[in-house]
Amino acid sequence: MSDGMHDIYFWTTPNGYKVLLFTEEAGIPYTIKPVNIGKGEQFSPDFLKISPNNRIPALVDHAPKSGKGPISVFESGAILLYLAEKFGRFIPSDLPGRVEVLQWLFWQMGGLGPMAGQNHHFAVYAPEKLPYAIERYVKETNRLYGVMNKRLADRPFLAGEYSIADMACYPWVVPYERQGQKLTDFPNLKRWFEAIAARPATIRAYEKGKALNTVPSVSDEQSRKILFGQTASVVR
Ligand SMILES: N[C@@H](CCC(=O)N[C@@H](CS)C(=O)NCC(=O)O)C(=O)O
Repeated sequence: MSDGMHDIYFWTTPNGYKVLLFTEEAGIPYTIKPVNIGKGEQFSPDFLKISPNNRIPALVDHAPKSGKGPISVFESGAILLYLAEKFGRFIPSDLPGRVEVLQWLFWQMGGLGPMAGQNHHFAVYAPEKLPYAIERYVKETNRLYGVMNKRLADRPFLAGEYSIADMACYPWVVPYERQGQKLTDFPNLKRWFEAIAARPATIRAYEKGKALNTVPSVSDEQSRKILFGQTASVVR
């Protein structure tokens, strides 16, 4: 759907897909604003005003509940929480239920995402293959998969019902092979992964991404230079 109410600054990466999982699942109107991070579009002054960390995703809500707007939000966890609260979906309204979701949402933001990201970096992108670094992040990813697998032993989703915590984690499990992991080692996680992959909203979200771009963000020397080795100069 596209009516200019919610602009989603997006690229086809795990952090980008988190937001499309929500918008597709909730059926809310949104417009994708592509930000090709392999080409350096994340450094444009207009984008930095919305996302000072020069990262996708970001959201601009032209119709906030307050009636005053627009509101812009960066960081995928903040965006998921903002949308969940605005629409009253995918997070319970009672405090114990909310805390269940929030702890797994923050676990993804501080653990699974950054660690799997370092795993990709050292195992796939680094020009030098450093065994110590690769082993550290492959093992840490393995531990984090184990944490999810144990949590999912007695509930269908991380916080019980399907929630923004699952939307945050799922796109980071999609590249499990590249992270040196086997889902067959984690039967509960595998069941969770397959259940989310089969949701019509998930299928639509990934189809929309593929329609926009199928080239990996790190695809050539130019994109490597843009994405790796950034210093404070990129946000000046
Ligand atoms: N903690 C951020 C991470 C966002 C992030 O790392 N985005 C990457 C794509 S997955 C990006 O925009 N990279 C652009 C760059 O490195 O310049 C979030 O959860 O939103």
